[in-house]
Amino acid sequence: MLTVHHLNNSRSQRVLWLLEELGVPYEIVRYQRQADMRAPKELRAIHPLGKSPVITDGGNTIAESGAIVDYIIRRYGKGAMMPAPGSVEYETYNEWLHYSEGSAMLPLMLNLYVSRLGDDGEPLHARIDGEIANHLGYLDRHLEGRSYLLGEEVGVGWRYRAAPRWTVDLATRFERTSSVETRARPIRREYQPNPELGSGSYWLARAALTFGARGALDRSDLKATIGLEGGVGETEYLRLSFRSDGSIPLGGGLGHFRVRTTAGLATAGLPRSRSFAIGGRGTLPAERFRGYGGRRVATLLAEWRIPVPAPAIGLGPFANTGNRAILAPLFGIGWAGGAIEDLPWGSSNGPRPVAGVALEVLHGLIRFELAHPLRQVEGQGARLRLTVDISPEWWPIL
Ligand SMILES: N[C@@H](CCC(=O)N[C@@H](CS)C(=O)NCC(=O)O)C(=O)O
Repeated sequence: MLTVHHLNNSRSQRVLWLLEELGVPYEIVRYQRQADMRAPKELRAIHPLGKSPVITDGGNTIAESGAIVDYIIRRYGKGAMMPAPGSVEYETYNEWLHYSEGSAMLPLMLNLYVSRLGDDGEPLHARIDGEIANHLGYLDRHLEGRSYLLGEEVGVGWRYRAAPRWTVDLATRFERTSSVETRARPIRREYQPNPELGSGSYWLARAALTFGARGALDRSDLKATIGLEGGVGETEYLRLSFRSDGSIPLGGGLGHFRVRTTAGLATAGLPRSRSFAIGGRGTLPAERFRGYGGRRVATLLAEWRIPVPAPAIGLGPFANTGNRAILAPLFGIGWAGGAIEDLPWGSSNGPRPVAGVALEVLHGLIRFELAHPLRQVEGQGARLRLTVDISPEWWPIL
C-alpha cells in the first residue's frame, strides 16, 4: 500500500489532497515537527534528506512534491488530472508542476527566513518583495478570465474548428466557489486584491464563438470572441461577453492603428464570482485597477502604434534590446453599471475616458503607460499615472 510520510503543517498536505481527489487508498505515517520546526530525525531513515513529503510504495521511495505528484498521477490516475503526454497541454501541465517548487517557492521561503532577521534583513526585502510581486503578478495575469491554471473549468467541453479562423466552443461544468480571496503585499498600495467572492454552487453551460488572429504582425489583423453563459444554482443567470483586438497598418512607416474592446452584459442573478471588473492595465489605463464593474461593462482602448528608433543595448554576445521601440498615443473609454452588492468595484457613473501615451521597449516586452483620467476619480483627484508592465501580447505565454 502507498504510504505517505506526513509531517504536520507541511507540503505533504498536497500529497494527501491529491490522493483524496483521486480516491487512491493510502496510509499515513505521521511525524511531528520539533520545537525548532525541523522534522524529527526518524524521517532520515525513510529518505536521506529527512524532509516531507516522502512516499513509499512497494520498492519505491520518492521525495520531492513534483516527483511524487507525477508518480501518483501516472501510476494511479487512470488518465485523470493530467493531459495526454505529447499534447501541448501536457507541456503546460509539466511547467506548472515544476514551477511551484522550482521558481515560486524561493522568494516565499526567503521572505519567511529573512523576516526572522528583523531590521537586519531589511536590505534584502526590496528584492524579495519585488520577486514575490513578480510571481503573484504572473499568476494573476495567467488567471485573468479563467478559474484554474490549466483549464477554464472543471467539466466537459467540446471544441469545433468550423473554418481555419472560426472556432466554436461548447462546455458545461459544475462550479463551487467558497472564497477566492487573496491577500497581496503590493509595491504600490493601490493594487486591488481579489475580494471574498464565494458564490455557492452552480451548474454552468457555455457557448463561445471565436474568430482567431491571422498572426501576421505587419498586416491588418483581428481576433474576437463572443461568449454566452447560463448558470443555475443559488440564482439563475445569463452572461454575455465580448472581446476583440484589431489593428490596421497605416503604411509609410506610420505604424499601426489598434483598437481593443470588451463588453459584458448579465441578468440580475449574476453571482459575485462571475461579475465583470474593469480599470487599470489591459482595460482602462490611469483608472484604478478593477475600479469599476458589475453586471454591465464596456471598454474601448485605441492607440496609434508608431515605430521609433531606440539605442540597441547589448545583452551578452547573442542578444540586444532591439533598435526599435513603439510609441503609442492612446485613448480609452470605459463604462460599468449594474453594481453587485459587497463588491469593491461598482458603477462608473457614466463613461470614464482616459488619454495618455505608451512606450514599448525590449522587442515589445515591456510596456510603460503614462495616462491621465479625463474625468475625476472620486476621492482621488485626477492625476497622471505611470504603469510598467509586460505587454498584453506576452501575457498568455509568460
Ligand atoms: N522541495 C521539497 C521541499 C521539502 C521540504 O522542505 N519540506 C519541509 C516541510 S514543508 C520539511 O520537511 N521541513 C523540515 C526540515 O527541513 O527539517 C518538496 O517540495 O518536497
